Amino acid sequence: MNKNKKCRVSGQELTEVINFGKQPLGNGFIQEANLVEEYFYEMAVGFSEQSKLLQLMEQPEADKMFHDNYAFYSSTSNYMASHFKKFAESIIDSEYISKENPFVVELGCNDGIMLKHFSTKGIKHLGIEPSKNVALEANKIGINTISVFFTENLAESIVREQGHADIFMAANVMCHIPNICDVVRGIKKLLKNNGVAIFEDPYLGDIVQKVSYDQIYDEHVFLFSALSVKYLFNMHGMDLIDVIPQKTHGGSMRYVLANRGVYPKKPSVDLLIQEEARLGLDKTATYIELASKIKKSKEDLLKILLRLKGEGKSLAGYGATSKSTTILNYCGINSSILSFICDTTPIKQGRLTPGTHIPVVPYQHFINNPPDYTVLFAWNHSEEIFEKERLYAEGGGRWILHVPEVRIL
Ligand code: JHZ
Repeated sequence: MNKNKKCRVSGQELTEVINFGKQPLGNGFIQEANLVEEYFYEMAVGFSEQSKLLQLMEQPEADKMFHDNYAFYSSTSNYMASHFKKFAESIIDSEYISKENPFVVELGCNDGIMLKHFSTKGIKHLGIEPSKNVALEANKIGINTISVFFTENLAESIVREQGHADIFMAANVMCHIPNICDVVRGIKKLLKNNGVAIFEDPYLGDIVQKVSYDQIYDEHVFLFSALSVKYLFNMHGMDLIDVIPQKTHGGSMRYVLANRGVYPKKPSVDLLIQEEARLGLDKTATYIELASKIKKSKEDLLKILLRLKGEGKSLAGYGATSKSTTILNYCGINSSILSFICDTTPIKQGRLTPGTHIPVVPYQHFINNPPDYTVLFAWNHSEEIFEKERLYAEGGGRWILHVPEVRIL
C-alpha cells in the first residue's frame, strides 16, 4: 500500500505533520503461531488546510481491520452502556424523529449496545456492521443487522426495500471510513428530506489539548473537528446544525447534520468553530507542534518505566485497548518492560499485543498478581476503573497515566 499524498475529501496535497514509523493493526492481537505473518504499515499523519482534515496517509485495507474476529466489543464498559442508552433516548425524544413509523439506521452497530434501545421499543431499525462476530451478538439480541460495508449503493437498496430513514446514526465509526464521500452521498440518499445524521467520534480538540496521540491508529483514518465535518457535509449539500461535546473516549464530539435549510443552526456550532480557530485546529503549524509534544510524551513515559524497571519494580498494563498499540509500538515498550496487560475481553485474552508481543491476560490475573505499577491504557475509562480497583490503590498499587501528561498517581 502506498502513502496517500492527497486529502481524501478536498483532493489537496497533504502536508505530512507526524510520523509514528511502522505500526501493526491496532486490534491485531496475535496468537504465537502467527508471529511471522504480522502486518505492518507506515503510520504517517497528513493535514489539509483546505478541508481541515487531519488524516492517516496510509491505511490498511478495511477487511484487514474489520472481519469475523474483530476484537472490540462495545459492551465492555458500564459507562459506555449507559452512554448509549442516553444517546438513544435523546434521539427518540428529539424533534428530528417522526412520531409515526420512524426508521433509524445505525452504521457500525457493533454488538447492538445502542440499537437495542430502539428495538425493545418496537422502533423500525437496521444495524449495518461489517465485523461478523460482533454483528452476530447484535442479531442474538433481536436486532436487525446486516454484515456489510455501507456505501452509496447499499443506501439505494435500503431505500428501495425499506424506505427512507429518519435518522442515520453512528458512534466511533465515521472516523474509520476512508471513502467518506461515498458514505456521505449514501447518507443523503438514505435520509428523508427532513431526516438527520447524528454521529460522534473522538474529538480532535481534545486530542490536541491532551496530547492523547494514542487516538491515532489504523482504524482512525480521520480525526474530526467541527471545521472538517462542516466542510465535508457542505460539499454534499448538508449543514452542521448542532455539536454536543461528550466525555466518552477521553473527549468526543457529537455532530448533527441535516439537508441545507431544513433546520436552523444551533448557536453551539459557531461557538465551537470559534474555539477551534483559537486552538489553531485549522493550521498546519498546530500539528507540527503536536508532533513535538508527542515526542516529549514518549520520552517522559519511557524515562519513568525504565527507572522503575531498574529499581526492580513489577510493571503491567490495564486494558489492551486499540490505543495502546500506538503507544507500545511508538515507544518500543515490550514484554521486557510490562509483564502483562489485563483485559476483560475474552477474544483478546491468551493473545499477544500487536507488534510488541506482551501477553494479554484475563482480568483475574491482575487481581491475583497485582503489579507495583500499572499503566492505565484504558485511561478514558479511568473513573469506572479507579472505582472498581480501589483495593489495588489501597494496597499500595500505583497507576501510571500518560494523558494529559505523563505521571504516576
Ligand atoms: P476502549 C475502540 O478503541 C475501538 P479502544 C474503535 N476503533 C474505536 O473507535 C474506539 O473504541 C472508540 C477493556 N476494559 O473503550 C475492554 C477492561 O479490561 O478504550 C477493552 O478491551 N476493564 C472501535 O480499544 C478496553 O479495555 C474495564 O473495566 O481504544 C477498552 O477499550 C474496562 C472499562 C475496559 O477502546
